[in-house]
Amino acid sequence: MIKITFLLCLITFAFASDFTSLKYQSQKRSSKLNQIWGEVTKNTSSAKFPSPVGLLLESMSPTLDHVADQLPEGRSKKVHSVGSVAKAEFIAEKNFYTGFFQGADSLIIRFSLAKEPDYTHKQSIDAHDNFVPGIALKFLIDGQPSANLFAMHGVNGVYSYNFFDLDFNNHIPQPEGLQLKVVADKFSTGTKIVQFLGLRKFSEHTQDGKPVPNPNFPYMLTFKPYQYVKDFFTPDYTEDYKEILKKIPSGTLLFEVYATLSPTQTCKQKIGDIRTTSEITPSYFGDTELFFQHQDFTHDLEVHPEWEPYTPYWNLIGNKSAKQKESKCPFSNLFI
Ligand SMILES: *[C@@H]1O[C@H](CO)[C@@H](O)[C@H](O)[C@H]1NC(C)=O
Ligand SMILES: CC(=O)N[C@H]1CO[C@H](CO)[C@@H](O)[C@@H]1O
Repeated sequence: MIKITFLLCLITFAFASDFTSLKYQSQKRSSKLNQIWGEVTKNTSSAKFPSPVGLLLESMSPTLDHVADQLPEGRSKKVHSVGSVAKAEFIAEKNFYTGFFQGADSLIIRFSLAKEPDYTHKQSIDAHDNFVPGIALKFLIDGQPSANLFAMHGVNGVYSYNFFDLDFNNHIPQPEGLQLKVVADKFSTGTKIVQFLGLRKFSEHTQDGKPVPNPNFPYMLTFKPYQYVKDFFTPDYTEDYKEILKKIPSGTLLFEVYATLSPTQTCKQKIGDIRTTSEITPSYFGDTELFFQHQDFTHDLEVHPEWEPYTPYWNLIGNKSAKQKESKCPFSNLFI
């Protein structure tokens, strides 16, 4: 009897900070958020950038198939390896999408660069193909695995060291530059759609875990940084972006969120705002353990096969050219 109790204790202990198990997934979002945040803030120093060569040596499929908030055992982040993490909420405005899109109070956002930046050249122009910002967002759901997304401007970044210079989209243009093409090539061994990330999973449950009978999700999301958030930065390099992010207080409205309905109705409708509910901190756990699953756009195409002709497929010599999106806007209060 004592032995069994001991064994049970051991098992419970083994699951105590495991962000993969069913026991973890079945908890309330607030509890999962607190556990993740506890790990995030345990060690607020950053990990080191790994050698990008490592990416080529490992299988891509766990990035797509691993359903958890923690990296699979023995894996590390080969791109977006170093970053800062915050808790946040999505404050919805009136819209007809479901699940997350109607509001979410338990989000984790991570701010990172796709690759190690070279800060020896400090002028804004030197940021191109060097300083490549991206965000990842995790939507925690009661009793269900989280939904995750990544958004960037383009994988080659911008002509500015301002992390918030340009909008972030979960669809990205074709990567340029050999190094990033190699990443896309590698990625394409997991999915042929490397430029788009799916949103379907965001629509299927409300944050309190209720399944949505008729899920409705947009084609694309755009995160538009507020001007006063941009103003924390300058176009030229002054200090590492993670130091600047530390100055943004908890409770700051960071982004306006816009939805694009479809590839043939590409005007953007504002559907809400993202506001931080904590400081934005570097994190060793964030760099080494926190996992954001890539949601395969193929699942979105199952619901919307009419989007397929507009979808770029990556292959080793480039991309299969996709149909150009059409920029029709039915209402003048929306922008393209
Ligand atoms: C925090 O992480 C760094 C690695 O970035 C490591 O060198 C340091 O020992 C860690 N500190 C603690 C208290 O674990
Ligand atoms: C290398 C390559 O084939 N690039 C093409 C990818 O698709 C776009 C249009 O979707 C073309 O403009 C590129 O030339």
